Amino acid sequence: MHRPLLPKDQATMDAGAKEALILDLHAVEAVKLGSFVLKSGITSPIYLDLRVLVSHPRLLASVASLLRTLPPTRPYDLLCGVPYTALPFAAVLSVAASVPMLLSRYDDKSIEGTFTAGQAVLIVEDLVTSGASVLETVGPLRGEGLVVADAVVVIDREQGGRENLAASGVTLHSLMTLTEMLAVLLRHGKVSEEKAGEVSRFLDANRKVAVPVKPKVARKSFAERAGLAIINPMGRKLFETMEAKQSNLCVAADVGTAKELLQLADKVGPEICMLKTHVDILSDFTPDFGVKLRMIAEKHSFLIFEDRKFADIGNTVTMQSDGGIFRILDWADIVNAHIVPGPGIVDGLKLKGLPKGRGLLLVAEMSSAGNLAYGEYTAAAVKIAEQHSDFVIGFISVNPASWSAAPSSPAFIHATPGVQMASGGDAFGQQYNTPYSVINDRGSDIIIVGRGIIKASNPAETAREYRIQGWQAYQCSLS
Ligand code: S5P
Repeated sequence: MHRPLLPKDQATMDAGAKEALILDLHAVEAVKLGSFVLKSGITSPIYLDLRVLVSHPRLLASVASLLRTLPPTRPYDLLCGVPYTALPFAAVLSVAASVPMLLSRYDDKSIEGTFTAGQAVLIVEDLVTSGASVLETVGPLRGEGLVVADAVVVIDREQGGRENLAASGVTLHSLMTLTEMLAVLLRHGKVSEEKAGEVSRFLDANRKVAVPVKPKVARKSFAERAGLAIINPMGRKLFETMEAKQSNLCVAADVGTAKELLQLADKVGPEICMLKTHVDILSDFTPDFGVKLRMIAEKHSFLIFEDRKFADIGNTVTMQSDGGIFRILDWADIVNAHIVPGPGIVDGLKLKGLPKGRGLLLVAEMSSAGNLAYGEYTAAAVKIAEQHSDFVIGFISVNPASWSAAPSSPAFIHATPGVQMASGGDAFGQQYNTPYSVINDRGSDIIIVGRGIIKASNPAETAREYRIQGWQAYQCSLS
């Protein structure tokens, strides 16, 4: 991990070096005055073109060494420049600081370079207006499971970029603001009072430039959707829990004993909106399991989802859900079902489940390779859900953004398994996508993470990382 080395007297050096840099930028015509349409669509009386620095190695070196003095909030492993202007800045910084770099391709957004999921990346940029270009680079990096918390930039145009980036979990560290730059140029007679006034008035009138790029999936907030889920109280409770805990993480507690499960639930409890169980894999199950788990769920305010995947006729599932050794409906807030038997399975589960205030998720898609839940099958799940919206709260889904022919109502929730920090799979056909991709590209709401958390050396800490990634991805996707 790297932290920049701060010079002894940073404040003095910064002021002097910054002033010299501003005058140098003016001398090489990186500061242009006139009328310019920016990438964000606004017309500006000033244009800063830092591309010219490639022709001035001394200046390039001083920009890089000044950027190195900006302190990010967390250590980083890698640097990544925003294409194209900042690429040489990042390269010079990488060599000077001995920090490896990544290249984010402008065209297809693929990433070049060596990295592992979970590593922290510091973004390097020339200037920020709305922050859109930085976010275009951050998205694919997060999509690969990399952590991006900070961006260093030469000039902050003070037009909303800092706030837009903060809303996406990126802290902006700038060498200078446009106002500071203007003051130096004015003091040295490089711009007239009149022009400086024009630029200031322009800045005052354009403090909040919106990010023009649209996320692939735009949606209503969980809080709004809680208000739409009026018929089924369990659906509403889940949305409210997510909003209150700022968590769209469900941990799949696939451990072999009740003892381990209860310990895990207590550890990850603060980070999750829901804990998913497979009660039939617990070798030491006793009838008091449900009471114990409910106490932990109440302590940490999460819901319990028994992933029983009922798949029989209505009469059988009534008995399976309410009776037997497990008495699932006594302790699980939510259960799920395949729709292969037809809508009768929902009636069967509803019989005992609805009076107990429980909710049902329908398995509309699956994460495993070669599964048969797609196309008309998925559309049938949506139809059955709509007919039983008093009991069905949503779906197990993998790519709800692709259900354009039969989209589900925003009152229904989507929970997606097959999530890890890096895409890939296991030996049995499980297929993994990253939290960012599941929420942003595939349009889901909840990430279900099993082995990515329970096999980690510190499940509580790892759950926290997943929660933050999942929540940031959700915030990016808000319309
Ligand atoms: O299609 C599915 C549906 C489910 S509910 N694919 C899944 O993997 N699941 C469940 O999600 C599966 O039973 C397991 O409990 C969890 C994924 O675990 P992981 O260890 O692969 O993250």
